[in-house]
Amino acid sequence: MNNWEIAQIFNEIADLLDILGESPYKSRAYRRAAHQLSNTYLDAFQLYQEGRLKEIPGIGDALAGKIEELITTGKLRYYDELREKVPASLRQLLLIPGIGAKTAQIIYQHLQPRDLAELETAAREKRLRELPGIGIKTEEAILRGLEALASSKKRLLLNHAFSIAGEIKDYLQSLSGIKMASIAGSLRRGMETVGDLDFVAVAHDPLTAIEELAAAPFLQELLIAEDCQLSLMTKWGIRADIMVVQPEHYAAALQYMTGSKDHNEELWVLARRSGWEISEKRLYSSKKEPPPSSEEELYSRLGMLYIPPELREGRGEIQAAIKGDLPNLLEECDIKGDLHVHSRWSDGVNSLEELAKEARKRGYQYLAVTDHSKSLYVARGLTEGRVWEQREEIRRINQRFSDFRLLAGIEVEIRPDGSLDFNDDLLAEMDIVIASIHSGFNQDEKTLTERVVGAMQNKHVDIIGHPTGRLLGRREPYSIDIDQLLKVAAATGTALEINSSPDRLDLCDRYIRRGKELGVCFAVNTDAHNLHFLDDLQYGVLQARRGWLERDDVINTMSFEQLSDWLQRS
Ligand code: DGT
Ligand code: CA
Ligand code: CA
Ligand code: ZN
Repeated sequence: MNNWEIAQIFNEIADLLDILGESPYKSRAYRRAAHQLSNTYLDAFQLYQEGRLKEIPGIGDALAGKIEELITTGKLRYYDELREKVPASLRQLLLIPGIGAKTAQIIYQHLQPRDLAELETAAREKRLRELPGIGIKTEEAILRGLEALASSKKRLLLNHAFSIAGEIKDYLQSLSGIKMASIAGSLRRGMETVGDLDFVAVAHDPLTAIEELAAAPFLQELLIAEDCQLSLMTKWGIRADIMVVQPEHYAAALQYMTGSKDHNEELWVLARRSGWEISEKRLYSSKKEPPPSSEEELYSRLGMLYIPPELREGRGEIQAAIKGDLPNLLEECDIKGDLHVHSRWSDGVNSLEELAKEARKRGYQYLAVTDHSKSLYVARGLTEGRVWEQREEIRRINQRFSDFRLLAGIEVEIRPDGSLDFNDDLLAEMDIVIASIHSGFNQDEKTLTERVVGAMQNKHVDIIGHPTGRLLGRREPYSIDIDQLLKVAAATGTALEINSSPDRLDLCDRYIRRGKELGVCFAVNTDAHNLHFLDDLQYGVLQARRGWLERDDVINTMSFEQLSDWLQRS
């Protein structure tokens, strides 16, 4: 049970308490605890083991007891009791984003919809607006909420997917019948979100292993169990497909399950031409040879270089592999420092000193502190005066290191009218300038594009932060002319950010690839507001690889000296 799962249960408890008309203080306490749990880097399980659960703000004796019960038994009696008191179809209504307990209750009383589909029909037929206390606005909000629910249910963010998949993989490997297990599917390819989780497990006796698997603690429902294929719904609400094979078929099965579908189909055409047979189980074999013992061998037998999973999208990688000119992809260890991090000076949680120490511990040569600028009030953006004060502290910290440098940066607002939050004199004094949009998302394409283009034409601006502003599953990219953005970035030598935060991953892989063709340079940054999120870099590197980037396409692979020269380019 991880923080995220506990938080989900606490949020649901809060909703149930509201439905049952219990004191609002009670539900508020659960919501606050859920918020803390999903936003802290402290791991509830570890805290529990160390007897320190109450160090999480908002967690007192009672809630600590509930967390303990969840962690130790996987269940919570209190939660089950509440659920029994509220009908299932009413509980479903609470899943819709933007629907509170009160609205849910009104709908339930008057319509008693059996499921969400029935509710959607009622909303489309404009019957909800007739109910007391529900107007046209709420009806529209419900339709939007249903849509958001459908799309958020569909795909999981990478950080959650990796954490759940890791747990499933560990479990598979703990079974006596299974020798080893690997993650496959879109997760192995590092796609920005995943629809379900795929695994290949090796067993000498696949059928027995599948029987053993039927007792998995995370199994909610067995969907398919035939031959060597197992498909199950997990308690996390995401499906897991597990292919169990004998050792000699492992490489071919892994290749098949990794996909993508487009990549596989292209490959099969080639395979058939060179005399390979592909059985129903999609295993490569020929009459003369045994199955390939590794993916490397599989690709090599088909006459091409090994193709890294991130490239397997049917976007020209097979032709490139045959010609022998696949890119030499960027690796996490190529990154020499992070160029977008927030400190306590604006809306981050760490001091400059903590950030510097952590970055140095990771082996970085530099770290750019880029707090928000003044007009972003919600994030406590810095005024000019505070910028100078912060610089002074950065200077003092830097005196202590000979092998590491904090860069004095700023994430300056591109205001709705296209101007920047600070004048050129101040920007000229900064070591590094990121320009970003955090407001006026609803402007038309021309205005938005001009705002960003204008910022890139300012010679002090080094990087455009999260260039399309999307939040995966929550907010569409703002309307911006991507091709123009990429062309101006190339012409002005402005780097575009690959923001590694798993809910952004902005730019996305397709735009990265197009940018590389146009000669754009990139910065893979975390935008961490907490030093633990410097780990998010791994997701940004995956997207960079999916965009075919090599080390030289990325500015923060440079040494400190090279980067300093780059920053002083005119
Ligand atoms: P997802 O789950 O939507 O994030 O994306 P994938 O790529 O993980 O897709 P999934 O889980 O449906 O299938 C896993 C892999 O299995 C897929 O990448 C390639 C292979 N595969 C599945 N169905 C087919 C198919 O109909 N044809 C071919 N060629 N390969 C398939
Ligand atoms: Ca999948
Ligand atoms: Ca699947
Ligand atoms: Zn930022």
